[in-house]
Amino acid sequence: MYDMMSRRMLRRWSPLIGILVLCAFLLWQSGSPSQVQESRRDDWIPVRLSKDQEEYVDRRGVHVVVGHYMGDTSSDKHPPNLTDALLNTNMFDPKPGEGKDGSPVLIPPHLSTRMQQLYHINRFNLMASDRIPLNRTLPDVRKKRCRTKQIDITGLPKTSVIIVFHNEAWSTLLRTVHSVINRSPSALLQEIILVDDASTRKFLGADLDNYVSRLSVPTKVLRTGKREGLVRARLLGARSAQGQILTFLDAHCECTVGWLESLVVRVAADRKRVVCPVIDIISDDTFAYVRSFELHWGAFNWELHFRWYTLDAAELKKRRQDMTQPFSTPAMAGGLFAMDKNFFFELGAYDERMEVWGGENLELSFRVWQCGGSVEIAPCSHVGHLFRKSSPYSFPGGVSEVLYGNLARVALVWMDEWKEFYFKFSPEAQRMRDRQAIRSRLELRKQLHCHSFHWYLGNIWPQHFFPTDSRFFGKIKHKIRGECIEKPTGKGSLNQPMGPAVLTRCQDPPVLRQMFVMNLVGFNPENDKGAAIMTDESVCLDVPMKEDTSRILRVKVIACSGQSRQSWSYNSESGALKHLSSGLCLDVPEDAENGLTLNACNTYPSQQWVMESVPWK
Ligand code: LR7
Ligand code: MN
Repeated sequence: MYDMMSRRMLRRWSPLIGILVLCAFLLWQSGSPSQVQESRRDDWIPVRLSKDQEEYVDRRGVHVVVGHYMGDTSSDKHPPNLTDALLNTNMFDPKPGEGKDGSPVLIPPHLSTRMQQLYHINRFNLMASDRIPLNRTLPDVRKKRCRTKQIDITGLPKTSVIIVFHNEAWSTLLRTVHSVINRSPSALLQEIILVDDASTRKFLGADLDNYVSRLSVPTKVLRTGKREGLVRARLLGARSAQGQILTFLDAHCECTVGWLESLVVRVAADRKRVVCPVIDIISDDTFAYVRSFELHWGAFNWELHFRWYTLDAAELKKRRQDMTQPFSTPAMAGGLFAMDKNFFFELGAYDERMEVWGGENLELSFRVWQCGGSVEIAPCSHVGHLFRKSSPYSFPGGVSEVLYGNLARVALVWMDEWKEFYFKFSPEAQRMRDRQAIRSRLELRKQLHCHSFHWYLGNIWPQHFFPTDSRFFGKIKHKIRGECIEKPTGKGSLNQPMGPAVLTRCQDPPVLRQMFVMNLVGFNPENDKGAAIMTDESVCLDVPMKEDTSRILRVKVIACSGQSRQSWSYNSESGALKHLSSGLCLDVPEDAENGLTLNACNTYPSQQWVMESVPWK
């Protein structure tokens, strides 16, 4: 964290370096927007380092700290002195034109020490945020077709916008509110409901009440009284909402022109649709507004962490007819969506036993899909969200207990036999499993006559990479060496693993990074189509072909694409794993550490593999 901060500071010593770094940052972000989420909490492995704080080292080695100096700040020496007086001061100090049109804020070098200190309060550049006016302008980031397509809003129902927060900064919270007011047709806005989830900052009390009482759109502040977590805070807001549609936003968003119309029109046409905007990026460092790729949809990995994936070539081609059409998504990110209010409550609202943060996005996604609704992304609706690298607030009850407790509930209620798969490989969740009271949620599922998780995977997410009864699931072991193929730790775009397929010592008990999935049709060497060999995060064994075939063909792990060069067949008698488009066989070269290769098929032991099943339920 400190390292990162000092690098951040360095940029500002020279404005030129700053601008260069910024350009690189923007390029990087626009090329691969979701990389920003790379170090988000959903990747963390919890490690409790001391009794009053919890730190995480994520899979990529990024060090993140949660709930760090809430409470007794004086005993906390690590971050710069954040006194109560400082935490409770509203430092909002707008400079006209700062952050205009979504441009980045560059802090003058002489303020960088202070900026660094303030960064710790909310885990974003508070000083930058506090310099940007609440009504800053943003570019219209929509596709041209979206801009010209007029949505007739006459007769459309009104929506209540619900924003829950815990110790949010004044400037980010109110910029969210003003962006809603400034860029939504007032005919569609019933009200704005702010739900204060037991914030301790002084300025979020009476000052906030007074401020919102003067806004042009009816805005109220509800207070939970004690810390409830985002689920119960949203429920409080939803229960008091007057609008026919509920629209949820995080407390650090900025809406762009046209965002609301595109959501409301879809919900109005079908009350069982849950509609999400495209989530753009507000930089935690500069507050630049960065447009993100429109055609990402959401799902999750084997550990139930939310993930973005891309529409495949066939789907893209279909969409070329009309890029403005919403597309369905197996899961939503969770914070930003519109939904019919009655449908929300008919469907069981939220699981009230979910605490603080996490899991509710998958729970709602599964429930909506499995119980007769749909979840989609409207590409003409763009809302910016401030992505942070770590969480600024405490997790009462313990981070691990909260997160894995919530995820255990999701699995227990909605995932049928796949819950066993989840618990088998997630000891943290397994530990929370028996503590969950879920009877009323299971009853709800029964009452609503919801589909099975098998149905969900097959129909809503046919590209999924989970094990099924018609799939092999287990290790791919080299017969002679006794080693197993392992997923690389390197990352490609969208944060998916990418790199050469290598052999490592087989782990027992089995570990997810050595587990592969393959449709059993691939076990029939006569089948001329074969099957993909997939693993977690939607990556597959692939062989990028070279023009010059005299060169060595390395086997790589790359995002599954459905292309024929990812098709393999396995012959259980000979042990050969044949790559269908080349007709070559999987082999171990002398320099095996650089990855497996393809070679002309032969009967040598180096081409003999054992597909060793591992029970998953
Ligand atoms: O105890 C709490 N009480 C709260 O009121 C904890 C949080 N909150 C508030 C908080 O102030 C914020 O306004 O709840 C909101 C969401 O919390 P964040 O901003 O810390 O969450 P996030 O943006 O890191 O996480 C995403 O996943 C969460 C899982 O529980 C929620 O669904 C968030 O709404 C969700 N955010 C988004 O979907 C924005 C896009 C992110 C992506 C991808
Ligand atoms: Mn958020």
